[in-house]
Amino acid sequence: MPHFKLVSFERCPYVQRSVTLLREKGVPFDIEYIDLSNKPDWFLALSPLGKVPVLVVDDETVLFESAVINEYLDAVTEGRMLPEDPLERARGRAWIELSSTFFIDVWKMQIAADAESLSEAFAGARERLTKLEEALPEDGPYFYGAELSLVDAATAPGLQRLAWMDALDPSLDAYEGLPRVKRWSDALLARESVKGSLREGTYERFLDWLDARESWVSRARRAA
Ligand SMILES: N[C@@H](CCC(=O)N[C@@H](CS)C(=O)NCC(=O)O)C(=O)O
Repeated sequence: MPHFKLVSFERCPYVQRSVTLLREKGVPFDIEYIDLSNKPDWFLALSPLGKVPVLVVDDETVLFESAVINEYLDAVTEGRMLPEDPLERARGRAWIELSSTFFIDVWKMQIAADAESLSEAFAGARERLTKLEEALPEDGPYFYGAELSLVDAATAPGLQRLAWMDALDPSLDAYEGLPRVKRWSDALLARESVKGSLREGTYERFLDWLDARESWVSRARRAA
């Protein structure tokens, strides 16, 4: 088994995709956290886009882009988390791409400075969730049914942040009319691999960060 090292930023949902996968498969790895507001030179030299995650394989080869990293990790570790059938695989990849757009929606919800921006960002998230509701199987709870897949690992961090936002502002009622998405989210957020994909204290520091940004959801929470 090669040696894996992830370069991360503690609140980054894209890195969580890979941490979830590695934890799910019980594969050892190292992780180094950096400050994205003060990127170290060694990181800028490694990362072609200046973004995390970066996966360093055997101290030698650098991979970037979380979906690509996860496909590689899945291929070189035991068990397959995408179906063999090319059409089903491609369908999974397409929904992983959609989940990246969903991450941006939820990010915009977090940084919204007023009620209008929050509601605009939330409308985008709901659009994505409505499409996911239609794509999820009847028997669930995961994207392909009973087994966890790369689509699930890729979407979980976005669903986790949506759950945070929904708890901070219950008036959002984020899952209204979306029973499959709710079941999916509950199943994912209960998994050890997903729970352990953030280091301890990240949620508390996330709340501090929202406060410092004076985001709308944070102001609403303090006013309540
Ligand atoms: N498409 C990339 C997105 C990664 C990404 O946007 N990472 C953010 C942190 S969550 C980042 O490194 N941003 C640094 C910057 O934009 O300067 C992936 O899937 O890996």
